[in-house]
Amino acid sequence: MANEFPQALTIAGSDSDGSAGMQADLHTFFRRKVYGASVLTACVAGNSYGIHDAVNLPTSFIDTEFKALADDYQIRASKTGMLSDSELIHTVVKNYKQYDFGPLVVDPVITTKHGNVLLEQSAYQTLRDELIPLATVITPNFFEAQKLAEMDIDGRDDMVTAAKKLVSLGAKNVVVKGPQRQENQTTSVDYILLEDGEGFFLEEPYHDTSRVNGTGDSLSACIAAELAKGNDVKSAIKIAKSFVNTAIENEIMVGHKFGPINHWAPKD
Ligand code: PXL
Repeated sequence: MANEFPQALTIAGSDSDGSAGMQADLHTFFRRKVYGASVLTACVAGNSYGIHDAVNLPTSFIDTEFKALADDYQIRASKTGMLSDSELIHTVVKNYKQYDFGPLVVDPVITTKHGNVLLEQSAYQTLRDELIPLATVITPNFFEAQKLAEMDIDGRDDMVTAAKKLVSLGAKNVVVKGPQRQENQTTSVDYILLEDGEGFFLEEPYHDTSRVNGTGDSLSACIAAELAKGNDVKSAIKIAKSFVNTAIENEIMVGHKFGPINHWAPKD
């Protein structure tokens, strides 16, 4: 009975201001009532104005983090966040294949919303070839979807085409996020393509706010949390979209510029 309580794992970087990365993931796990374990890959020094510095953890230490968890915990679902470069991606892929850490949600973190690069250019191919084929769900933002699908996305038909391309790279289920901060935007639209071929758009009211740090991290973490509790992929994605939207709608004032979303706002 040692491991009865649902446990989820975030494999991600730390963000010193707590708004994104591993901190956003752990806030989300907590709010969705799953126990959160963490494999730290990198550390980012930053605040609501942007990123000042970043360092990667040694891969031997990352191996030990994985082993320590595998020896004791029963991880029921995992998610990846910032993986910085090819070496870190190789390390995470090797470890994930070695242990049974449940379905994997891949948030293909490439840049922040404000243009800070979190994945080296040379690592795109490794992300495509090695990590994406392991993804139970992949959750690229608008920019990442264009990059990974190698196409411009202009409108809903292109979102569908991009999702199909991501499936052809090996991801089982895909969430392609629509553009944000468009002129006169009233809704936030994502396209979902599921493993069984079902595709649909998910739409929520758009909230024009600069307090959206950690949105993508929290969406993918919420999907992982729901999978860890035994929910199916479709309901996990729907719960996550609504969770994040409520967290954006109810601003908290933290930091001067691009602040965090509000993990307290969504209902249990
Ligand atoms: O939200 C993307 C992200 C992921 N991981 C870390 C980050 C950020 C954005 O700042 O710092 C560690």
